[in-house]
Amino acid sequence: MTAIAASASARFMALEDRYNAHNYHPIPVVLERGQGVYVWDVDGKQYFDFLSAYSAVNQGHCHPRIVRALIEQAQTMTLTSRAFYNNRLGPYAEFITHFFGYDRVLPMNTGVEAGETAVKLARHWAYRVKGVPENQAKMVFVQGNFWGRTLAAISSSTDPSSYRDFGPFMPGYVIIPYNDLTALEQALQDPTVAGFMFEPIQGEAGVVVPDDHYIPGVRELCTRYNVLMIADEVQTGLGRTGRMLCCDHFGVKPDILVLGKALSGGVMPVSAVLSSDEIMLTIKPGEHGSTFGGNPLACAVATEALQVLREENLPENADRQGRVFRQRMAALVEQRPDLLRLVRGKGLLNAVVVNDTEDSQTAWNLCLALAHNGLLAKPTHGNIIRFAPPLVITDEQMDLCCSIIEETVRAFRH
Ligand code: IF1
Repeated sequence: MTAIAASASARFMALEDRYNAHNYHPIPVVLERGQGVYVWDVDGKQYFDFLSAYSAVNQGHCHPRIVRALIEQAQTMTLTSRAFYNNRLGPYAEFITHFFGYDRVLPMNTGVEAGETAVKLARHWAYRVKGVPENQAKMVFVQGNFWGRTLAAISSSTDPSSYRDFGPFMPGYVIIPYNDLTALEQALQDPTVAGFMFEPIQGEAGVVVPDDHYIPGVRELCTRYNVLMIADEVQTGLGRTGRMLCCDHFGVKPDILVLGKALSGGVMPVSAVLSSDEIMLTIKPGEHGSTFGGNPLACAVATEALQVLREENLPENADRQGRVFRQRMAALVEQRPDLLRLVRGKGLLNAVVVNDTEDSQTAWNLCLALAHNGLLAKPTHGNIIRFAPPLVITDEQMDLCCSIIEETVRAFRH
């Protein structure tokens, strides 16, 4: 690293530190360019990106087809608002509903807005279809859930760093343990329950994979008690876990599907809620919306981003590469049980648990060592490292990345 380059990254970090809100604690790397599985910092150093912008760039950084769709549409029309029709929304709505097998889509922008939309839809459905008395509807969530940063989202959080000193919170929420069908059945017996919203694999909680019978069991219980099954596939969807949707592993179709992140391939915020006529048509004109939701730019980008996932067989690749990754990491865990506890995940949504306490610096220091060796990852909950590369990663690249992790772990001293 030259002195000039070193001062360049120091300068960018100092500017963020001085003028930006302190709501993040980034790995000290300043990125300026990305292509596929690679990113480069301002010093020109190349890294493998094993975070993928929290699974927003499943298609790889700056995918040429998605960038082309973005540029072409940006030169034509970007935003009309929903006060008028535009010529991209209809074709996109037809495309995405057929793609996922739903009647209708409600387009939003960020993941949390889509989650919020799902909760609003469930409440509306509860009052207008299920017959729950006014203002009595309940939503059931699970411990360790994460669906964003708005007040509605953090009201369901069990992580104090997300909710502490942000109250008062949204009423009408019930929180039960994850991966516990007995607790779910008990909660759903309450006739005022509108919906159950959950992540098929809990991302922020540390890539927590439920038992195989959990998701089919959720489907069965929601049907039996006439409660909407709402799958937050913002992080697990769009190929990440080795199928187009994580629920596809189990042949389960949620009543409401929540998508975001990779729906745009990471080039802009695009989210969507998919559901049936019965549920979606409870919302009438003026009852919900967004200035940017369904904008022509987003529609063009999302259509291309989905086509890329399908045409490049990215779910299949995620499945194959994920098996290789977990096999190599399981062997590594056996070699260094003093440092690593276990590897878990599905497809290319994986985590390695470091054998140390949540308040230790071990996982952070291991990530710094990985960055030094050209691979970017970040700890969650102190001692869990998430490994989630873009789904375009090749056999050779995965082999090299596993070698980087293995060599870094073997050389690592506490
Ligand atoms: C942050 C983690 C990932 C999500 C699920 C909805 C949303 C998210 C399952 C909201 C967002 C993020 C947001 C980001 C960090 C992050 C994250 F570290 F918290 F756990 F992805 F793994 N549902 N996840 O995971 O989507 O509104 O952000 O578009 O810093 O908050 P959003």
